[in-house]
Amino acid sequence: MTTIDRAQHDKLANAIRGLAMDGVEKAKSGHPGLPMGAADVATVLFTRVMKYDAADPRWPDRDRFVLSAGHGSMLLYALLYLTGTPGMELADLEKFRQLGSNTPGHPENFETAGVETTTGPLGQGLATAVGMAMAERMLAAEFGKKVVDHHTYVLASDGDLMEGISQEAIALAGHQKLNKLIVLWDDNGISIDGPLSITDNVDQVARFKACGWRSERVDGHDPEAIEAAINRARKSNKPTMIACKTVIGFGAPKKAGTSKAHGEPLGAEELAAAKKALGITGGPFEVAADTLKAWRAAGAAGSAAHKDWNERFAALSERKRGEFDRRLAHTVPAKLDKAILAHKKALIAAPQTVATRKASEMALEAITPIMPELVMGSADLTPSNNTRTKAAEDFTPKTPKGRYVRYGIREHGMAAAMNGITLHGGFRTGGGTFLVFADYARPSMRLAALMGLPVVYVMTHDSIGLGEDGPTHQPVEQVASLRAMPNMRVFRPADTIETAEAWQAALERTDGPTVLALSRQNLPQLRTDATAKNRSATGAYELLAAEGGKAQVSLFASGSEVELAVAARKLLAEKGVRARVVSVPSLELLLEQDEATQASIIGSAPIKIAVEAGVRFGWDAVIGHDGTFIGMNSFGASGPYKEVYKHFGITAEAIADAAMKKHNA
Ligand SMILES: Cc1ncc(C[n+]2csc(CCOP(=O)(O)OP(=O)(O)O)c2C)c(N)n1
Repeated sequence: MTTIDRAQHDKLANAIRGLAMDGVEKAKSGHPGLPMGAADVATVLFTRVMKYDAADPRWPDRDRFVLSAGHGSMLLYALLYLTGTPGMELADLEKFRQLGSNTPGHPENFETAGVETTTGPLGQGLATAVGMAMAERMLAAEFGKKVVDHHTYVLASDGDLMEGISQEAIALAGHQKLNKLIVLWDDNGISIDGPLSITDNVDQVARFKACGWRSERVDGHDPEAIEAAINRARKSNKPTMIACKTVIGFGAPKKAGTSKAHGEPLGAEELAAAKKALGITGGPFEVAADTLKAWRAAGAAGSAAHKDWNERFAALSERKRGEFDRRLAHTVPAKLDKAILAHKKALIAAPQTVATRKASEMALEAITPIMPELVMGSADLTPSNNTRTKAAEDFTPKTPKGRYVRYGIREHGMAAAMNGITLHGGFRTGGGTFLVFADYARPSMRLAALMGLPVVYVMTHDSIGLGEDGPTHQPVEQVASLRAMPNMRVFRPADTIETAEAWQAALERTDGPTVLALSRQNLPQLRTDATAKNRSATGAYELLAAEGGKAQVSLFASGSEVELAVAARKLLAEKGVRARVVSVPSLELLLEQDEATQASIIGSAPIKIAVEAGVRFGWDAVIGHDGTFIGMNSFGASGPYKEVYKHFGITAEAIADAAMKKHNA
């Protein structure tokens, strides 16, 4: 138990409150209410409970703290400053929410050392933390508790728990019995529109219990009660939710307990009155010397544990240490190139006509034996997504070394957990669903792109080519919309070889996520070459040159439509028209190449036609606004896929006809 008495605790917590009030006031925007209300909970965590060393916020065995309610960012920045995290000075707090500062409106892990994950979209932090706790368990099972043994703490708000993603996240965590995940709910009963009673009356404690959690209620302003509850949680064999009853804007005489404290500066008068009520003296951003000293001592308290850890880590074999470091850096094994090349050569020797989802499974069979860090999974579509290799073992509470996650029908929870697994470190991860349900996962995918996390989405049934399931399941706009997302890379490979190359590119990437859009229907193997070079890595390449002279037509296509372009080229040749085929597995990667490379791939044939069983959006950059696009401009239809393609005019004949029309014009 602690040696911090109540008076001392109050001083520590009030330092957070003071800084949060001042930061928001100076910025003239922000959210003072949550930091003021949750200051006691955060103080208990950072001064009594958590294992961390402020001097090294990247220490692999630190406890994780996730501020899921990212709007309360001043709480986190105040904590980083008070504990003495390098790079967070008073001057940074004074620049809260200013351009170029490391104290942005919502916490951004890529801007600020000590921020574990980017939060702001409510619910994401909580769901990401589930992945962190999964990764902790997996890594501990592999490297041992001597070097991996930490907790994941989440501070969540009402909004976090109201968002739909929270249900997916807590159900998954409860099922997996993630007992080192501890959620502290800032139960203040207030959101933006007013008291929660106008929108919600869920019994959250009961809800968590129903999902397999331990849960209990405490007074969120009673440090002893909070500490005791956390200590009980740490002994549990289930994840725990502690409902901490708090007052939003605690200390502000007029605004406390109201939505007025949620998201705007208190105003000079109310701020002064709050400081007076809390006994905070001194000017703006001033922390009493003895209080700061106590905070700094708390920030340094974990240095002994860190040192002990260093010794335990040093005692591991050199091989294990090297592997641990490699894994944390997300570097792919040196053997990956060779494995992919051998796989491609085997395919050339024995060409395969298979769906690219099957080709992905074949690539995974080649990759997983050399990448023990690869955690695959699916949102209940394993037999459709082909994400599970033969030797894979499920990750369950009893088999923590398992590398296959059964996410259940929880696309959003899966995508967020994948972010958490990646952020935790030690693992690369891929998860599957139908491409059309990318929309169910999108907010987490967007955060992966923003954070630059190299996760892989295996999204199968990538067009009307899925056939009978019809327009609810046929993605039409998803590929274009995912391409539109900054830092998201989309591959839509045409055959087995391109699928292997897309996997290679996705894994070699360490600065952002990749979508693999894969077909349900079988596709012929079009590539006849297999060199070490990854031809898909430039986004596009000439698959077939024009025969007999300069190309009169350039046919650009991705995925399943490359086959159609190849057939159209033949039809055109029969009519004496020379066409080349450019395979475009990744349109946005093509458009990232330098101009000369783009020009050489796009070529100068007077007739440009793009073929993709999706919307035109984005293709004008290749074919021009006067180019011909053969694809979709409506939702799809249910039927056998070949008939559906015919119905929508996406056929080799239609491509050849369109080319002839222009040729003869
Ligand atoms: C997904 C999402 N929807 C909406 C918002 C906008 N927003 C920010 S805070 C908030 C609600 C705040 O209520 P609560 O979670 O109780 O936080 P508190 O009032 O306690 O600070 C909303 C709707 C958001 N950040 N994320």
